[in-house]
Amino acid sequence: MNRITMGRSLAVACLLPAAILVVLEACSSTDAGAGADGLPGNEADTSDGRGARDAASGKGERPGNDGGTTSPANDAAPGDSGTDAAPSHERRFLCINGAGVDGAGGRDSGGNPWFEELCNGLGKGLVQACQGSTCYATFAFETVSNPSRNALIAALDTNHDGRVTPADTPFDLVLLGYSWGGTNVRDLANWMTTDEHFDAERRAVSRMIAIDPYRPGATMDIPANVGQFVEYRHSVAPSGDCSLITLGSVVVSGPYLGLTPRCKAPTVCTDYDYSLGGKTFFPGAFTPGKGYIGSAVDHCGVVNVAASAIKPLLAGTTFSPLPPTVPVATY
Ligand SMILES: [Ca+2]
Repeated sequence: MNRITMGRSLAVACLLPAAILVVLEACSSTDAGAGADGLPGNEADTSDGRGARDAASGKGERPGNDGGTTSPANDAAPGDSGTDAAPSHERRFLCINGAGVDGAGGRDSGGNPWFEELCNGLGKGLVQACQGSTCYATFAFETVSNPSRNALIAALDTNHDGRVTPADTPFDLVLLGYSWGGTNVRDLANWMTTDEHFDAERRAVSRMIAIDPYRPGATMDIPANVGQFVEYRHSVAPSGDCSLITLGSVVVSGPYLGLTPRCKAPTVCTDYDYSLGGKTFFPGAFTPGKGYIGSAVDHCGVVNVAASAIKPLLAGTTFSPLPPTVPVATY
């Protein structure tokens, strides 16, 4: 399996309106805090170590979380909820990353390297994003075209007749998305509900995992063909949030806070909010011994802490500490 090089400096691994990409590329040069390994925030226990931006603190607004901490209905959700594969099913994973700044739109500009690393570690069943002979663990965020859709069909159409039907190998599909890619995987699941390539029996998504899903103007309404939805987000930007872009004292963009999800009744949904975690220390999956307290989790570091929880989730084991949950509304 090919791996992307982690040596690039992460700027803002998130979503960025195209119009400001150029501006943000310029901003990214100030990101001296990214270490030689290119991973953001790996010094932090209370701060992210990504280097200072001219970020004003506390600009984030809570997206409709009324201070709730847990939802009894959701408490039991994130473990193994019975959506695991029957023995004959194959688990398939597909990941879509956020919109990066570094490189301003090139494939390697991409998103958050920790998210690439998370998906690269999912093992058998990963639907890779291949360009020629080079493959990535994550698809780049999608705007106009949707290469993940053709790749998904190709991966699930095991008898190669062009459609995904009961004649193909049964699968449990797990979709993972970060930032802009979080909204993309939601769109991918929604597309599966009506696309003619899928028979009715094969439109289900076993599990969707979104880390700080966000793109301008989007909502995070989860379609009913998703069996389990788990979101890991931050709802309050800490000082120096990597997604808060300023020029001087002017806020150009961000901060990008995870969208509040809503679910249909059949979907088992859990909405984890690290910002509600206060002083609780959350370990980083990619920074051994280091992590963030809840209030210091930002749009880049949320991938690091969420990955610590996602790996056990997918393995069907427990993990602690998990951040507080927010009740999920239905629509
Ligand atoms: Ca087929």
